[in-house]
Amino acid sequence: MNNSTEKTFVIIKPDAVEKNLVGIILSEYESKGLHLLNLKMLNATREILRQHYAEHVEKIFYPDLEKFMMSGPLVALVLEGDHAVEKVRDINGATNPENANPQSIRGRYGATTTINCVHGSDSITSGEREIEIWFSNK
Ligand code: IDP
Ligand code: MG
Repeated sequence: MNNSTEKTFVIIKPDAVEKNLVGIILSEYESKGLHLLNLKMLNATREILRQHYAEHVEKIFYPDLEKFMMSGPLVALVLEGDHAVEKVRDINGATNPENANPQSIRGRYGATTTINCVHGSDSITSGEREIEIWFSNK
């Protein structure tokens, strides 16, 4: 552990699970030096998604996002590593796959701005909040 070791929270979204991309996506993070600390597959509930996406609940796209995130099982993970938050966001690519680096996960496999394979926390604080939501076993 050094000063830039961080934890971040990732979701492999239902579209990626459906397309058999879980292994490829995990390899992408692990091969770039991120270490897997926790992982589970689950079907998201309305309640957990409203907590996770609190900043987006009132947005016009939220109903479609919720429907998509409940369309099948997803995989939630905690990763740790040097600058993990930024590293994961780089590996994931821009929200809209059309704008994403073609080498990124969203650039390679994302379908639309909603159906975009992965989530990664946008800060260390968001990561802590999200890990608490998804892994606290309340
Ligand atoms: P991020 O996942 O790249 O951090 P956010 O803006 O936090 O992007 O949005 C969360 C998720 O909500 C996105 O990954 C995507 O699935 C969905 N989303 C965001 N913006 C839009 C939009 O303008 N239209 C449709 N879906 C969106
Ligand atoms: Mg976000």
